[in-house]
Amino acid sequence: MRSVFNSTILLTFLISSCAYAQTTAISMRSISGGQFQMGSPMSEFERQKDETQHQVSLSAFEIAPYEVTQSLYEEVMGNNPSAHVGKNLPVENITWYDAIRFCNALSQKEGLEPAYVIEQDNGHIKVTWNREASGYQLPTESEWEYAARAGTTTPFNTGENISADQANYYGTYPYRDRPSQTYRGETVPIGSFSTNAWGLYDMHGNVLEWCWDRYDPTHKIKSALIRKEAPLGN
Ligand SMILES: [Ca+2]
Repeated sequence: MRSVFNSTILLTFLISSCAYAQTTAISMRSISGGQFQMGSPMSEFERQKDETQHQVSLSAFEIAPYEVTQSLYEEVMGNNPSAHVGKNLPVENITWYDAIRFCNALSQKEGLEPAYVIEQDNGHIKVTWNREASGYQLPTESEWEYAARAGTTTPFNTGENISADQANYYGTYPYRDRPSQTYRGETVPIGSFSTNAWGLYDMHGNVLEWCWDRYDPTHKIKSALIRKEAPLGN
């Protein structure tokens, strides 16, 4: 799946509703479990070498439909590191550790058990995922791609290409044969474009999202998503 994004580091969270939550910050989308082909076919234009296709099976989970806003992040964390400031803009310039701490802080705010145990280990921060906890989490990379694809197998969930009218990205550097379009040079409010087939916004563009799996050779342009286990019975 192609990654289209602007130069800003932003944050997205995927959050689930929970029977034990006192309040729910975001109305979550239920994602059914299933199988999908992660990665991209050898024939895909501009694919990366690490996109080897493989079958992945996933259990049901829930995910927030929007990138996490600066309004929510500031309410929970008491600060806003974003360069492009606006309450309904996605929060940006956060590290993976910031995203982890946000998940725990939001969980505590809503009366849920934090999912991450954070410890100092010989000068390094060690994070362990307690999968039994009820709190918010980052999705795995495979969960992210499964949710972003929403059943599609094309380079984008919009099909073989994507336009600057469908996502906020470097429109002046289009994919393949699409004409050059707008490069906004800034983030846009959540919900500015159509959702994918599973009701999720900005899975292409605006900002990238942090996942639990931190594989990223550049470690430069990442954001976060948070998720939770689906209620029993899904
Ligand atoms: Ca995004």
